[in-house]
Amino acid sequence: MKITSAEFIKSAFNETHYTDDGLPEISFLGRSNVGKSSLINSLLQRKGLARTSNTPGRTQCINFFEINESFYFVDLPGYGYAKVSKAMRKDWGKMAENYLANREELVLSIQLVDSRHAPTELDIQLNEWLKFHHKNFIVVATKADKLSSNQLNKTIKEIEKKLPDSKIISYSAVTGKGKDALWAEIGASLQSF
Ligand SMILES: Nc1nc2c(ncn2[C@@H]2O[C@H](COP(=O)(O)OP(=O)(O)O)[C@@H](O)[C@H]2O)c(=O)[nH]1
Ligand SMILES: [Mg+2]
Repeated sequence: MKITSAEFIKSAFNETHYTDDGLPEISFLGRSNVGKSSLINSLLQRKGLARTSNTPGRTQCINFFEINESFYFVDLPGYGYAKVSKAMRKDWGKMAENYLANREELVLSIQLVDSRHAPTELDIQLNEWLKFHHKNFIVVATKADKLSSNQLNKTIKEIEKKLPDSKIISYSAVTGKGKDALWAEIGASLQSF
């Protein structure tokens, strides 16, 4: 996909703040620090668009980015950050689940997991939730450059076991591995809208 424009539009703290022009949306989901901002920046070839940071768990809102004036990337807050309070974790659930469950413009959800670790309990729960609700989704295993190809094969098998019936793409924001494959999935979902 040729990116002609990519623009941060707004942060939403509840559904009254969502965009309302009816363009299709691709959402990004994963635990804090999994590489979500890096993935978005890498897909869009915009270094600082989605904020990359070493301080996980900060963004507790839904961020909308408009791409090519024709669709949105929707960055959902990272989950599973141990240091946030219980109340905040509940807020995450409410906000993200409400978006995922009800958003008619949503055509594809991208669930990020760290390729270096087995999926967490929260990763598994989210994956089961997406399947139970018949959502169109894909799993992206991030930071693939940190593993040898042997290690990567092994860890992908582990992810397949914990997140069954999921299409998995391994990705590196550093090398660009997986980028064409992921854009192909995004393009196909946008066409179905
Ligand atoms: N080597 C490597 N590091 C990555 C990759 N993606 C993210 N990171 C690093 O992982 C950390 C968290 O990334 P970030 O995008 O902020 O994660 P987020 O909290 O999910 O948005 C940062 O230090 C990134 O530089 C990747 O593909 N390869
Ligand atoms: Mg981030």
